[in-house]
Amino acid sequence: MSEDFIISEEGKKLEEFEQRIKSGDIIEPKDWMPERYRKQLIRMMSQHAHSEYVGMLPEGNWITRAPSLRRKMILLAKVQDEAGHGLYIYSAAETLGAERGELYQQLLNGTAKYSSIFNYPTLSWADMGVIGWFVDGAAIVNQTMLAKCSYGPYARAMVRICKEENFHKKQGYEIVGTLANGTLRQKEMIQDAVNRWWWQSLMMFGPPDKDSPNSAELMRWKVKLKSNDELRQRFVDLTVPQAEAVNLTLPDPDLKFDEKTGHWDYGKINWDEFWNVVKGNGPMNKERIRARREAHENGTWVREAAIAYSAKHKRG
Ligand code: BYC
Repeated sequence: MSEDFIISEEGKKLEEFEQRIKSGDIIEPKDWMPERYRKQLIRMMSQHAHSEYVGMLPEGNWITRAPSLRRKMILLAKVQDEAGHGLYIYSAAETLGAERGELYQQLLNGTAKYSSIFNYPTLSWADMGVIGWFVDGAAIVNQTMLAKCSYGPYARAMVRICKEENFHKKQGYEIVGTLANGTLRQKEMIQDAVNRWWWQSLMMFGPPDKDSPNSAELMRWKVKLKSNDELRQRFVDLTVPQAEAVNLTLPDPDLKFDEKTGHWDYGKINWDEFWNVVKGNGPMNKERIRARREAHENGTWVREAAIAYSAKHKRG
């Protein structure tokens, strides 16, 4: 077969693929897809799955110190849900031919990213409220769009995850409301948590569109349906009235409603801080990776036992 023939066959397949995307078709694992689409999805989905696993740590830190049995049960369930989310997304990434063990190694050896937000410490119980409200709230805004993305297994995983994230956000906002209506000390505690998490939550949506190298391609292939800045704006618009409802202030003197656009304008995000954290120099980066490595090593015997059990049953 001549090289020209192979190239024109590939070109035809690519054209058909782009046409399918344009007409709103959902791409399934066995369908033809460009290698670049597969690679981009594996990158994004594995980083998303890693974020869920690392994201268990900041809240896991407060399970033993929850202020009541009810709060402890809810927090335990939430952290367990995050493990489940990681599992769904790793499984969805496997449908693209990725190997879960390899993806996980990339997290452990620092070659894969995970969300910047989880590299900050959880200093008080109020952080549990604000993480649910802001971090899960931001995740819902981002993932509601991903639930309509062009890759079937990722989109379907997102539908279920978004339902659980809604519960997470509500439990967080309930903690926030309780503390905001509590004693003076409780009010100070929750305001302090809001001040520490606000800007970092805005950074979760990724760099500004003009500095986002992956966005154009991902939007053309309908993996991303809205840009980083569009989603960030939606989160701000949704959250400002929620803060007002519980009498908390967001730490941004430039927040102002623009009557013309119908959106809340916000101040400058410190992108130097963001990139510094993404590069591994945030307050908790080293501790997060250390904790994940330790958990992986401690789980060696479980993986070995599962492999031995499966081999025994294959032998019959
Ligand atoms: N942190 O070209 P861009 C949760 C990287 S967990 C770190 O805009 P893209 C939860 C980006 O990877 C939810 N890195 O990228 C869990 C890229 O580097 P590479 C987590 C970031 O992919 C437990 C570079 O910057 N959600 O909800 O077009 C408890 C340039 O960026 C970040 C997801 O993972 C960041 N924040 O857009 C509670 C959602 N932002 O890979 C809650 C799925 C960007 O080229 N992911 N970078 O080396 C996405 O939607 C997109 O990947 C992003 C970035 C919007 C995050």
